[in-house]
Amino acid sequence: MLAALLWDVDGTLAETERDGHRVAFNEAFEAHGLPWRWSVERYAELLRVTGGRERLLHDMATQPDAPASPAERERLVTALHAEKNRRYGQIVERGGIALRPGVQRLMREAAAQGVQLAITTTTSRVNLDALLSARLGAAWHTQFAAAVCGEDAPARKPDPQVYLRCLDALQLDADEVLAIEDSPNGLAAACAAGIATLVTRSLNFASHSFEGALAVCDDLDQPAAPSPRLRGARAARIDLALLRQWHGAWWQEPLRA
Ligand code: XBP
Ligand code: MG
Repeated sequence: MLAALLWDVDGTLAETERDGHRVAFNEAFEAHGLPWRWSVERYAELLRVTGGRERLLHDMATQPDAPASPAERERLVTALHAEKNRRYGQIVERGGIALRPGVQRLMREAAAQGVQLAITTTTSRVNLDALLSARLGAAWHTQFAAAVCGEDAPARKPDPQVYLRCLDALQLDADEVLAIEDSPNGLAAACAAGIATLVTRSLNFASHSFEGALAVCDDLDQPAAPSPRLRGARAARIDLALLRQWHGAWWQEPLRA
């Protein structure tokens, strides 16, 4: 039985990357007097590395003017990441990032029907708090049974740690929840935790095929294609009744193997 929806944040709740984190990283480079700037195209490549700190460290390896010593790099990354998060908070507060279509509708449906909501994200807690305070109000956390962030799960997606920690917090088994993700690393993390996963493709992964997903859509208000394993019809949009149906079929005994 479906007991909880586990929401990824970046790319899933909102398109935070291109016009949020990317812009904030570039502002942080500028504030530190660094010539580095991440274009839309370069940032799309860098999204293969999950976690802002990890992304910065990865990119520094390609920058000839980055500090040579590992300790100095770590110090610079810490300072840049803090500055980036501060600026991301400002972008979000100015109303720069909206929730994606259908997100609040599905959250309300779940809450009304006793299905718990939880957060499973690689992002820092400060970024989650900024986004959800701006979009759902300061008491946003009362709507969620658990919120597992980057600080709680240092092994980044595609490692399943964030999902396993969330299952622990909710005291639920993998077959009682459904994850909602937007990226290949997110899908891989949820699948590695044994969780059926709906993919709402985000800007940076619009043409990815997402094999292994329960279903794939372009946003929650758009038509969705269920996995061939479900042998179901394409749906006009995602709602809770449909997710319950697909989730039940996913875990039917004959399909398990
Ligand atoms: C999200 C991320 C995050 C954000 C920035 O991955 O990789 O790192 O880009 O957040 P996912 P921080 O959506 O798969 O969880 O800078 O706070 O890490
Ligand atoms: Mg994501």
